[in-house]
Amino acid sequence: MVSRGFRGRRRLEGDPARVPPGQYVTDDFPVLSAGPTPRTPLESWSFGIRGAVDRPLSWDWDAFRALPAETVTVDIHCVTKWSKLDTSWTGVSLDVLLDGVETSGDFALAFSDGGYTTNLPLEDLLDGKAWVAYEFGGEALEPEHGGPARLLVPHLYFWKSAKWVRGVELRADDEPGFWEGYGYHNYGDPWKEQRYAGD
Ligand SMILES: Nc1nc2c(c(=O)[nH]1)N[C@H]1C(S)=C(S)[C@@H](COP(=O)(O)O)O[C@H]1N2
Ligand SMILES: [Mo]
Repeated sequence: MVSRGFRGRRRLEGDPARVPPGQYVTDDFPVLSAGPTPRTPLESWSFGIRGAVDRPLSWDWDAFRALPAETVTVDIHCVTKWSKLDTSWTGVSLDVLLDGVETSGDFALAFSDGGYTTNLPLEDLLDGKAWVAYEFGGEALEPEHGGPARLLVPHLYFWKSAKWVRGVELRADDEPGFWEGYGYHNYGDPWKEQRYAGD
């Protein structure tokens, strides 16, 4: 017999289809920042595509906010082992931002206010896998969580989701970002538990 309470109390912690190995589920939204929270006024904010491109692109805040946006519900996984399920974000797909860009590079380096960087293959930003998000749960993204806008790459560990992101540099060579340079895995697939270099 299945007791009445059983179906209502979902044991997501134990659902291997939702939770990558070594992770636990939390309802909290921890703040993990390697430095102080930058406060860039929207008047001086821009998002740019630069590097190995036919021509650099840049949007100021108003132009960025006029781009087509989407709202997505995704699970996020931090390398410190918390996962948060069904998080809702609104932002601009990298497919929109990179539409029509011609590049000779296969790699991307996201850069942020405050100097944070993170690297990933260009293809991991494409085909509906990455966004520059400016709302969380229907509200403006809080500065501590990366507002006004952050990268969102939910299929990789959350350190790849650069807070306060200001642009993406496309490159022929793969330049390690901030945490990747301190021994974290270069790619960071949570389903393969790629936490540290060598995993
Ligand atoms: N600019 C910047 N982005 C960052 C970080 C950071 O220190 N600086 N920390 C990363 C790490 S390790 C994680 S787990 C998430 C944390 O996001 P949160 O503070 O919104 O939970 O942001 C990532 N993006
Ligand atoms: Mo993290």
